[in-house]
Amino acid sequence: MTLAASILANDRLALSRLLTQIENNTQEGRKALDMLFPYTGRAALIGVTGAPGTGKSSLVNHLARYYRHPAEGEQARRVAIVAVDPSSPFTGGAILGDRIRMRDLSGDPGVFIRSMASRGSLGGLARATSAMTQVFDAANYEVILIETVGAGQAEVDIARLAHTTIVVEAPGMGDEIQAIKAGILEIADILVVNKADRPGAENTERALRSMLEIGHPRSSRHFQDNQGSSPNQMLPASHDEQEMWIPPIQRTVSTEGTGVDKLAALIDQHQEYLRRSGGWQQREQARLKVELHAYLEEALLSRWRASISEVLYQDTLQALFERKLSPQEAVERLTASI
Ligand SMILES: Nc1nc2c(ncn2[C@@H]2O[C@H](COP(=O)(O)OP(=O)(O)OP(=O)(O)O)[C@@H](O)[C@H]2O)c(=O)[nH]1
Ligand SMILES: [Mg+2]
Repeated sequence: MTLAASILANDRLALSRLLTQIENNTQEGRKALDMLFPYTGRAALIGVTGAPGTGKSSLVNHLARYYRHPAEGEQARRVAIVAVDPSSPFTGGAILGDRIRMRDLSGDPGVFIRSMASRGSLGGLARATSAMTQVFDAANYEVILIETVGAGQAEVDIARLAHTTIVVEAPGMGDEIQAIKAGILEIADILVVNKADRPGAENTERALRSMLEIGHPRSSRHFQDNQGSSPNQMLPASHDEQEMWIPPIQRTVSTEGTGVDKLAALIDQHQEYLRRSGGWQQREQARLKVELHAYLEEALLSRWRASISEVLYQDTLQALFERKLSPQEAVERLTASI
């Protein structure tokens, strides 16, 4: 049986093996991915991001547990967790910590947890993360939770992967200001104020809310109109995704799991909203297009590099350094033979 076929047959060992192949970007891994691709496009991808230590892993852990043991009348869902650590390899300790915290989920065949340390470029990380989610998707994991630390380009890239992006804040970390600076709020579909058991949670929530009102000027009306009503009703039936979904704010205590059921409900509402509005398909298509272009760039660049003489390349580079050619002119010269 091929690796891909084993994965479709729900073989966990094959799944681990393929994830390693993908991390190492091997030929065998790429081949298996190609074979699995037709089976993708079903999973709900949920990104969980935020500053270090805000409680993302604890929250992901509880969310996973919730999906496995949901409220009465709801079906359990298979869950995969990808913990991405784009920072230096020295933070390996944090990942180890995550493993320990998530131990109570292990042993459940409906849960698969994978930590991925940074390797090579950010682009490589985004590629590997995307590939891993495709494998989980094909392997019939219905919910894929992707945890990323920080507020950099990697988070934005990974948010682009997810259908729903949750930004986690915690009181007293001064994150609020940082969050705007990094533009992380712009990627949030749902905001979580975790560690709501700590003093200052109210302040954090208030700061986020006023930021949302700046970012979504139309939102203040919605906030007033919808006190107490279900978030579903606050979404008018328009087509423009940007106009409709105002990121809700949910408080949680992820050490205890408080608020996690409400968060899960908000995630479902966001995903229903995406499907209703066509946003789901839009996001899927945007993601596939970005991915296509990334591969295209890589392929064309290496093909071009192989086709051009090193002498011409070095010569042109020198001319650029000496400002005899502008970067654009250099490109013209280097691509003239294409
Ligand atoms: N008081 C309190 N502590 C919490 C809560 N959630 C998480 N913590 C604690 O905060 C610390 C960090 O939690 P993690 O879940 O590892 O946070 P993280 O955001 O995944 O951390 P990194 O992955 O290292 O960025 C741990 O000691 C948790 O026990 C909470 O709701 N209340
Ligand atoms: Mg973590």
